[in-house]
Amino acid sequence: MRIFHSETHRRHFPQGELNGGELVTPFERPSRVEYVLNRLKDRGLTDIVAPDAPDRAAIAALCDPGYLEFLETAWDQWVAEGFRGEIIAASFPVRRMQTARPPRNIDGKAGYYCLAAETAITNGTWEAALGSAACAQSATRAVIGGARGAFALCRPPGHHATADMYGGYCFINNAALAAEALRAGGAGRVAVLDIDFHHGNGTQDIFYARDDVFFASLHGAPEDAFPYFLGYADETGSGAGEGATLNLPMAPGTPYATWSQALDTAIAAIRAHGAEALVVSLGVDAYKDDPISFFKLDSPDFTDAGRRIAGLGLPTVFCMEGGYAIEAVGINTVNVLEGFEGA
Ligand code: FKS
Ligand code: ZN
Repeated sequence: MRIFHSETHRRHFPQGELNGGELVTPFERPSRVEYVLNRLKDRGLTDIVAPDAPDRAAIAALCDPGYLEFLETAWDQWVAEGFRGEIIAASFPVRRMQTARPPRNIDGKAGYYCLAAETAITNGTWEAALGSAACAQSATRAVIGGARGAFALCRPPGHHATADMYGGYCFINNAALAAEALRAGGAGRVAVLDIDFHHGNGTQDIFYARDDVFFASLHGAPEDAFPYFLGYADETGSGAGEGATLNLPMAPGTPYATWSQALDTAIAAIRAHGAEALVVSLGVDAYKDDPISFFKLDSPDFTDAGRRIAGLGLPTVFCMEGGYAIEAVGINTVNVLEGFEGA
């Protein structure tokens, strides 16, 4: 399987993540990609190429124009206004406040376009997000061109990003770009299967009212896990999209025996929906030793999960999302791909 990887990801490397009231080295760090690349090479998956230039029109079609302008200019405006640290949003338009009036002030604007304060924007964040999106776009092009599968080694990740908000380490929703491109490429119905530990709130939000893109997510229950405010089982879609969202939240300590049943449920629903192509939001933070998650999957379980996903028999774009047990991220990610390929 061809793998798309952009060196540009390195330009996004914040020094701080707000965690438990401290600024810590972000869990989502550049070395994650190195571990995946090394493991890919160890396992003989060496068809690793740089993506084409990002398709800006497709990104503009997915996202709010004010949001994209903010992402592109935020750092310069932040520096021009005299701030010296990284951009960390601190004020948000929450209950009973104005949610349709982006402020002029950059500190206010950051809060307006942000959904969680752990994620910093730095010089280079925009370029990295574009490079990540380009990986998803090129991988999708490979699949439209006839490949059975392709892997976009996206960093930064994307599934928490909505059309107009960043957070949870995400800026542009790569999986949503892939799903839209598959639709434009001729698939009548597409499914996004999100196996990252965290709920893909951004992807769900983007497709919530649509029936042409099915969204299924396996994740830590919102009562207990980020992003906390979406991902309940009773969120099933709205309007024409009623029934095209499937949330499978699970409790702390969930083992593979339970998780794999949820995976089979999601797979059956994707089949029933009549999807002709698949996007997998491939996070490996369901791993037992992940430092910020609470499921109990072991490394061989990821191979089995890849095998089950392959059972759908659909052309599949894998987009990298989370996974923070640094050494195991490479093993677990490549296990999914090998399981899919039948290795
Ligand atoms: C420690 C708590 C961090 C944010 C968790 C974000 C998870 C991101 C992810 C992605 F795939 F997007 F990378 N809370 N400060 O793993 O879902
Ligand atoms: Zn995650």
